[in-house]
Amino acid sequence: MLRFVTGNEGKLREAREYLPEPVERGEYEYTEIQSDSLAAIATAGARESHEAIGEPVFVDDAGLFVEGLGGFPGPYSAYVEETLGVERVWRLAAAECEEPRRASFRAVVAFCDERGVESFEGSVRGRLVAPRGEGGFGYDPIFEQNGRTLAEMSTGEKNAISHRGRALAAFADWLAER
Ligand code: ITT
Repeated sequence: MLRFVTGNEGKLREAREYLPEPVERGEYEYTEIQSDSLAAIATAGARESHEAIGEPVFVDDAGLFVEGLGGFPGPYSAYVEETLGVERVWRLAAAECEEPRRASFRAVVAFCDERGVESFEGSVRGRLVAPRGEGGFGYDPIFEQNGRTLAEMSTGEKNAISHRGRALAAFADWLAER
């Protein structure tokens, strides 16, 4: 069994679908340190959660990086989703960025146990479009890859190409080797 410390149902659903082992939610709110680096945020979160819970845990820190906005909102994606909302991030990109409005999603999964912390990264490149689709979560409706937004994909289809799917794949390989 693996324990995933997250408050995000969408992340939990994707990890459950992807990983071969059962995934339980870890009930803990770790401090999200202020940093430009997803890896630094995730590894600090995994360490703190492991210390608090006393068992092996993993966390996931992710963000949307819009090329024409200098990588905004990046590590601040959760705050920006809460304050501006996805529709207004799209309108900002539509006004400020030239076609094809390139963007990428990045995710860092960090696992911590008594032996220390390991992190695994994944990313996916795409473009921003007007919101479409009912699936997924967060910025999925405005992120298009090969003609479909991530919100127009099933969880399995999204995992096959997504930042999180790639980070989870590296994590699963490492777990299998250990
Ligand atoms: P945690 O409890 O795991 O921290 P969170 O939602 O706060 O959950 P982050 O701090 O990693 O997660 O913030 C990432 C932001 O980017 C947040 O607004 C998410 O909705 C969004 N996001 C992350 N992964 C995404 C994905 O696969 N598709 C769309 N939006 C995503």
